[in-house]
Parts: sequence; C-alpha cells; structure tokens
Amino acid sequence: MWNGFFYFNNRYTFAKKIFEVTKKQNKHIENEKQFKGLTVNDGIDQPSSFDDNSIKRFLKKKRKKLLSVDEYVSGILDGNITILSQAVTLVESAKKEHQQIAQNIILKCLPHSGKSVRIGITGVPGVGKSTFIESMGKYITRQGGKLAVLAIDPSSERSKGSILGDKTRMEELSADSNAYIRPSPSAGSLGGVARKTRETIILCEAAGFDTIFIETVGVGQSETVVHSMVDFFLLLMLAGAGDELQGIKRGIMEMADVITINKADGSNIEKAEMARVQYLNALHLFPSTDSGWKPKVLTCSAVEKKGISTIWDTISEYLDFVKSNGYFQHKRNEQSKFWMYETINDQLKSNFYQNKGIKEMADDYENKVLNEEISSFVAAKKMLDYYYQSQKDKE
Ligand SMILES: Nc1nc2c(ncn2[C@@H]2O[C@H](COP(=O)(O)OP(=O)(O)OP(=O)(O)O)[C@@H](O)[C@H]2O)c(=O)[nH]1
Ligand SMILES: [Mg+2]
Repeated sequence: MWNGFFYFNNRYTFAKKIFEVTKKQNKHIENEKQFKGLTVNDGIDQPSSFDDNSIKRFLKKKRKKLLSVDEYVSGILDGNITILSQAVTLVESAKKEHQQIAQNIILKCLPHSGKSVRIGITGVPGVGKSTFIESMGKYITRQGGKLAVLAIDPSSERSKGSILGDKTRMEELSADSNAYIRPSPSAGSLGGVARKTRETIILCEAAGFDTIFIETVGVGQSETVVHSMVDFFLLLMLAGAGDELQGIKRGIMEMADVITINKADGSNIEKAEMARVQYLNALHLFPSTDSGWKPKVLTCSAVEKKGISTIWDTISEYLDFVKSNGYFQHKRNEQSKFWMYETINDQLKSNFYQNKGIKEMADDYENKVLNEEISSFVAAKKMLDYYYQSQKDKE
C-alpha cells in the first residue's frame, strides 16, 4: 500500500485517482496489478429505482386518500375506529386543508356528542397512571362500557412523541375492541394540544364511547387544562413520598374529586393507608368545593387490580350527586364558554404572529426595546396598530 503512495507525484492526484476509481464501481485502485494480495469485491448493487419519480410514486401511494366529510361522519357514527382515527389525525394536523375538513366533521358530530363521562387522571411521572388506566379500563369494558383513552403530554412538543397514553403499559386495553387509545397530540402549545384533545373528545363521543379518560402528568399547567375539559378529576398519589417530593401543588389537590394512593400492595399497604388518612385530614383544611361534593381519599393497587371497583363506584356516586344538584351541567356550560374564549384567544394570537408584516418587524422592535430606544409597551402598541391597520386594509 505505502509503495503505491509514493508512485504518484502529489497527494491531490492520488486522492483524485482514489475518488475516480472508487466511483467507477469495483475498479478499486487496490485491484490494480501492483497491489498484490488485496482484492476489493463488488458491493451490493444499488437499486436503480431510487430516482425522483419512484420516490414520488411511493409517497403518493403512502398518502391516504381523504374521504368526504359525510363519509368521515357516517364512519364515526358507526363506531368505525379506523375512520375515527383518520378523523382525529385531521384534527391534529396543522395543514389548513385538513383543519377545514376537521372543523366540518366536528360540526356534524357535535349533535351526537356530550353523552360520555369525561375523567381526568393525573399524578407525577411513574405514579402509575397508565397502569391504573389499564386496570380501570378493563374493569369498565368488562361491564360493557366503551372507553376512549386520550392524553395531554406537555412534553410531547419537545419529545415529538408521548410517553402518556403509552400502549406499552396498556397491553390488554390496546387489544380490546371496546377501547380506543390515542397518545398525546404534539402541537406547538399546550393550548393547541388542549384544543385538539377537546375536539377529539367530541369525535370519540359521537363514535359511541361512553367513558373518556384523559391522562396527563401532574407537574405543570396541563392539569388545569385537563380539569377544564373533564367532569371528574382523579389525582393519583404515592404513599410516603410527601407533597414536596411529589411536587403536587395545593391547587391540584383542590381540583381533585378523588385522591387515590396507588401502589398499596406488598410492603406498602400500611404506608398507603397512613397516607390516605393524612391526605383526608389535609383535605378538611381546604374550602368546600363549588359542587358541594366532599372529595374522598382512597387506596388502590393498579398492578394487583385492587380497589378499582371502589373507585369506579365512587365516580358513579359523584356523578349521581352532581347530576342531581345541577352542578354537572353547570360545569359543562362553563367549560364550553371557557373553550369558546380559549379558541378565540388561540386563533387571534396565531393570526397575529402569522401576519407577514408582524413577522418582519418583530426582530427590529425587539432590538429597539433591548437597546432601550423605546419601551416594551410602545413597541407592542406600534405592532398592534400595524396589525389592526393591516386587518382594516383587508376589508
Ligand atoms: N407495586 C406497584 N407498582 C405499580 C403500580 N402501578 C404502577 N406500578 C409501576 O410503576 C411504574 C410506572 O407505572 P406507569 O403506569 O407507567 O406510571 P405513569 O404514571 O403512567 O408514568 P408516566 O406516564 O411516565 O407519567 C411501572 O413500573 C409500574 O409497573 C402498583 O399499583 N403497584
Ligand atoms: Mg403513563
């Protein structure tokens, strides 16, 4: 090998030679006579079909044909999971064309929605939410219920995938024809994820699901978002982990209709019972709830499927209570109003930031503010004035 190197009068020609030869398939320099004992064999033939046209053909075949709005709606009303999934994908899509179809589907499904019970399930990572959903879910479907499991994962925007609603922890449920599991959409903002989940609830209800679980991680804003779209809020806790460790803020405990100490099994049973009493005492310090319901603290083992029926009975007891005192409908009405304004805020904000002129001037104003040439408020006012004027010009 090294001999050949000196054969060529300079490095560049050597490298160029190597490059040319290697490009000429198998005319490898090392197959030349002076490099005895070394043989470079042919590589695997590259399929010549990877030209542009074949890639385009492949993508076209891959892109599912869009159905008509009525086809989606009748498929959903028939409880067809495949069509429901396709419709949910349209809801989650950022494409304007898909959004348009999705809004029409939602509009036509709205009259068939609202009849489910919407249950939010939250708790710190690893507390056992997914395992619990698997156990409670099987309990519900065994009784003939139809369950949809949705998830709101604040990290999905970063992780582009959701740990929540993960099917790996819900093996039996994901194989159950009476259950539908949909991991968190990964949209830009939590507000975006929430709106899409709320719209997905409507489609799932129109498809005949009578119970809807929404799993979310109990560490940030997402609980408040979930709380504003469910009828019942279940907080899962662990024994002996202490509030501060679990990072559970007071606010979340106040939102809970039932607190359940999970993993009450093995050597943890006694600790779980002690924690149950501790939380019950803590709840007595909180002001009474709007619904008049006294939140309960229970224990369960999601893995050993213990305490599951008691929790379900408590949920039914709560629903009877709030349906009889009118709070159920009151809360639904408040939520519908809340989501009307949330959607408006969302749309206005994205409209503003999508505006071409605003996009162009934003950096400039940021710099002016940072250089203290103008105040933040003056900068904001100038951009808003521009935006209103651009809207007026459109009229
Ligand atoms: N001993 C015991 N372990 C449990 C129980 N429930 C869940 N686990 C275990 O706790 C771990 C986390 O369970 P998950 O159901 O994934 O928890 P999660 O809250 O969904 O976690 P994230 O989705 O990551 O937030 C797993 O190893 C489960 O097997 C239980 O009742 N008892
Ligand atoms: Mg989970």
